[in-house]
Amino acid sequence: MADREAAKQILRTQRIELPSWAFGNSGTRFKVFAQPGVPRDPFEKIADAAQVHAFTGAAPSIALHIPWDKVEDYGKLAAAAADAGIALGTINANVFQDDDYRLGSVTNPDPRIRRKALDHLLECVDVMDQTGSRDLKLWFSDGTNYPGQDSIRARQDRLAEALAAVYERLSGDQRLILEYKLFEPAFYTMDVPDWGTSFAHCLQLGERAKVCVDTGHHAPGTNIEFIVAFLLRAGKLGAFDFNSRFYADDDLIVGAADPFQLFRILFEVLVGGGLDPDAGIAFMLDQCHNIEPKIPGQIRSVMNVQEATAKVLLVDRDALAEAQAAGDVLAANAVLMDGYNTDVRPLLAELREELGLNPDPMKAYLDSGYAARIVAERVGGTPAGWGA
Ligand code: LRH
Ligand code: MN
Repeated sequence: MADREAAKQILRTQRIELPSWAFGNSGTRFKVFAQPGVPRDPFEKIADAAQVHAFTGAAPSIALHIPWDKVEDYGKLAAAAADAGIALGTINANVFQDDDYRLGSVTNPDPRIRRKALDHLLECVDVMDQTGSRDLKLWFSDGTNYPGQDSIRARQDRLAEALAAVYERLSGDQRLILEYKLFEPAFYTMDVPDWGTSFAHCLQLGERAKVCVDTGHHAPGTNIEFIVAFLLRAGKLGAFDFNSRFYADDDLIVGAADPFQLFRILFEVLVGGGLDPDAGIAFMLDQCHNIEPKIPGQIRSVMNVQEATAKVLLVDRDALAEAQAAGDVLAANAVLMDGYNTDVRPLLAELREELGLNPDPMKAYLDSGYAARIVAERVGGTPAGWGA
């Protein structure tokens, strides 16, 4: 039988990184619904992220997106985060919102535009030097919309050249995390469309280059946990962008659309040694709370990851190994489903009390009055958003 205390021990080490952009206004091409009390600058985003950590105890860092979170003094921003009890995490580059990047950024046929995009990526490493961040996450919107529009091979050559230049610039424990996405905003080819393409580029680059699995970036029906198991075995899984989706890159709350998929993914993380704090896997959320309140949305997301993690930790691994070795298909599946069907909420409430936290983070936040306070205080200025 799985050991509850052992499970709690690992749950105490769980660290989920929050995306700064989840606290700003977001939406679709149809509408971005503005919400009252939304942050107007990275300092207010940090204050909101700190609320999520204060009530969950499991979200001690915030990922930044440049230029959305550009500031004069990143040292001052890091100090503000520390004062709020969190740290600055992954730095996300942005070469997907400039007219020059219509035909691509680092893969653009025009060398002047490729240089401009590379300069931004290198600027992001400068930011990492100031924030002390370990990871630079690169997602490229680069791709084509029509067959023949550009040479698929030449674009890969250009991409590899830019990645090598960025890799060369990394120092200390810095890493390059390459995120893939099947489609959108390009609809014929994306230059990093799948895990294999990211994996191949990361192998070519070296030890510091790892793959980012965004759970919303696959074709419907993709067995994401297979990809996770494979990348962990190869030592090339660097990070997750957790969210959930019913159809495309919906960026909904992780576990909301398919909690069983999240369970299956985290089970492969567990058996692949990815829950070990020194495994170096960054567990990030990458979501947009288009219609729901932002801070409660992030609290719910952290709780969903904690619940899925607790369930996989309660799987009777010995019984599973025995059934697998015996080729007892139904018994093996039943052992895993027992874990999934375990109500872990009492265990997590107990853990939170042991950590001096309110057993119900959501109720504690809603009762804190913080939501009403930021609506009253944050009047004027420009609410943060994607600035698209
Ligand atoms: C692209 C993506 C990427 C981020 C952006 C906010 O779809 O997942 O991780 O840069 O969302
Ligand atoms: Mn992402």
